[in-house]
Amino acid sequence: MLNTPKGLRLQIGIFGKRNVGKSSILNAIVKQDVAIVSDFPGTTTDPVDKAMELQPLGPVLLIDTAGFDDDAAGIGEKRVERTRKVIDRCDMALLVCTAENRSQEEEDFAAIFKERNIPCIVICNKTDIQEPDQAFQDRLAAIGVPLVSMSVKTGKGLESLREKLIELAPEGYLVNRPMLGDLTQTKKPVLLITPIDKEAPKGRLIMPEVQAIRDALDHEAWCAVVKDNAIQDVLDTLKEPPVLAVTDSQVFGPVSKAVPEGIPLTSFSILMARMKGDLNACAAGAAAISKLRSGDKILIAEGCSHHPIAEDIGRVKLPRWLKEYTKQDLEFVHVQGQDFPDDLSPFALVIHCGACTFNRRGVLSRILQCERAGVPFTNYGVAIAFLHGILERALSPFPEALKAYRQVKE
Ligand SMILES: Nc1nc2c(ncn2[C@@H]2O[C@H](COP(=O)(O)OP(=O)(O)OP(=O)(O)O)[C@@H](O)[C@H]2O)c(=O)[nH]1
Ligand code: SF4
Ligand SMILES: [Mg+2]
Repeated sequence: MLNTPKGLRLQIGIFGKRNVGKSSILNAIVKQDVAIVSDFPGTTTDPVDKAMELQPLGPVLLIDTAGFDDDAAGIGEKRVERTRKVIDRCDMALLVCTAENRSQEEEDFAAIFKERNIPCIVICNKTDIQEPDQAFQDRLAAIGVPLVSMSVKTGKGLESLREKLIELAPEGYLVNRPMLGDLTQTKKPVLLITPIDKEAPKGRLIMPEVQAIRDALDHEAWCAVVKDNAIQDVLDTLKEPPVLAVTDSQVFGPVSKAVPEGIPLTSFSILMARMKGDLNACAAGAAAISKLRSGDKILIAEGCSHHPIAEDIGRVKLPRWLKEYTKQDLEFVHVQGQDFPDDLSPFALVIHCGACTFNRRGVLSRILQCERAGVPFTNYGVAIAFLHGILERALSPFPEALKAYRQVKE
């Protein structure tokens, strides 16, 4: 993901007057001291770009700017000009003010962003000192610009900011995420492994396999598609090892023995979980399975009311595997469609289906709802990989997800 070109990153500009805490907010989002912060107004003089993976959004470019009230003659004007240029290239804007240092200007800027169709979030920072007044809140609400009350000092508001970023991120950015293209290299091979057994649909490949082939080709890589019994033949034929191997989860065990450790190996369902939602959250949520105790309630949520088949995954297989793995007496609650509970506090874990009928925003908002309630979230594919002891290897191409998993597991 760090190879993602600038143009494919969501560019988020951070604007506001001097000294309101723009650089502090950048550092708080990134969780590192990348921008210099000081009491002295006018500390940031030129735009500072920081490329990062902002979970769960994906690759973003955060751009810290000089205060737009930097009116020192000559130099100041040039700084303001450079700040204005950032407005022309950003996809989203964070407009920072404080209750003490706020004027008509913020509202004028908010109106400019609105006019240009650039999603904008006003952040009232330093609310440990003073909260924004009601009239200001009402005026922003009237022009349809959301306000987040924040304090970098106390950490308040960071979660709400993340929620708003997901809510307002441009649709195309959230939806058109690569399935595996960012893990491939131009003109290099990817190995796709698909068992053609009696459960495979007649005469065709399943959708995730087709999507993977297409995405690799879109990214100028090439694929070798093989059955699980032909892996060694293909590896012997290739001049160089594949940069990535992807397998159907059902044969992950034997495949992981056939594919040498040095080749990153994952499953189609892990790739789908990453594309559709937030793999880091799902990995951490799966690790929470090992902490389940007798009497814990688990919510199994399905996105639609598909006709349950005899050995249904959500109703039969998952509960059985979970009980076998944990050896605890667990309680299961099933919901379907829009019946996702507002109050998640009774649950120790939420396991969601692949959510093929949802868009990514819909999945992310459920994940955030769980995060707010402090309830781990995972999905069928990731939970099954965990229960079958293959999750660590399947997360090997995703170091951040692996880290999130290990943090909970240990
Ligand atoms: N009390 C309080 N102080 C804060 C908060 N956020 C930032 N500060 C302080 O405000 C001062 C200015 O912070 P910066 O992040 O440098 O502000 P800036 O908007 O980037 O300033 P310029 O680069 O000068 O335009 C620093 O002393 C920060 O420590 C907050 O939430 N509460
Ligand atoms: S994965 Fe798709 S078909 Fe299956 S329950 Fe979820 S939304 Fe419905
Ligand atoms: Mg600054």
